[in-house]
Amino acid sequence: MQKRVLAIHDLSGYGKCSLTVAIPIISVLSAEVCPLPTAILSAHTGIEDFVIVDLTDRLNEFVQHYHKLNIHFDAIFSGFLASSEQVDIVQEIFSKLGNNALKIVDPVMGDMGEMYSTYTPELCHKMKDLVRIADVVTPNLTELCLLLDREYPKDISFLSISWIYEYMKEIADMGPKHVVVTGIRLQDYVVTIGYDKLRNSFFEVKTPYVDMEISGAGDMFASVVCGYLLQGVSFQTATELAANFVHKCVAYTKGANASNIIFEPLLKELLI
Ligand code: PXL
Repeated sequence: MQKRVLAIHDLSGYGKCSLTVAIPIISVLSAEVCPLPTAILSAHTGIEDFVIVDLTDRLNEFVQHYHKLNIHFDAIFSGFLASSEQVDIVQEIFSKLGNNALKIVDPVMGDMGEMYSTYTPELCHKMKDLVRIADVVTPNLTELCLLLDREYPKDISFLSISWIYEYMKEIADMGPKHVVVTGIRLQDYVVTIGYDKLRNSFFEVKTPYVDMEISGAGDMFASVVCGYLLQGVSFQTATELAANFVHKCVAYTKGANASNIIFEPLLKELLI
């Protein structure tokens, strides 16, 4: 039976992130994607003068329809949310449509120590409620700090990273079985750290650092993890494959001197 994922993210027309990344990646990994857009944007929020249509007021009707159709989802994968009310809606979705579904929460809130422009402190605060009921969470370092109300460290290059391990355990104590923190830059490489709560074990994946700021890499990472987990791949292997794939895409994008992340020519490399 083909696996089915309910993907709850925004649809940004330009800039490659969220659904425009999740749909092709999860599809290549053989699962059916049912997109539930949280908002429609002309371009992602990092691009000046973006236009946003917030779909908060309509989402409940979509959810009622899926509920009525009695659709089974093998995974529910949430990302960018447009309002704090959407946290309540995703919680409702988990309880109404998520029977036996793997719940993956990418707590999209910010990057490089800054909150995204549409995110409010209230929305960030409420994101903790979603994290509590997720199976897998994939924050970057900024989001890890926001979720725990800790200050984002200015430069971690030369510090020990043991505090990140502690923070990850705190997140796991809130609920999730698997926590993975992405994009930890240490000198000339980037580390992704995974934590498996049941085994109480950590692992690290290191990839070379590519000097470029690019949107959508975190969305790509979480989408690859989602697709592989649905194939029955272990959490550690899914994380390793995702980190390596993202690295390849960022390196390719830099080589092509492009401003939006390029992953399309590399999608076939996901087929293992
Ligand atoms: O990549 C995270 C993301 C998702 N969706 C929207 C964004 C961003 C980051 O900027 O703006 C709309």
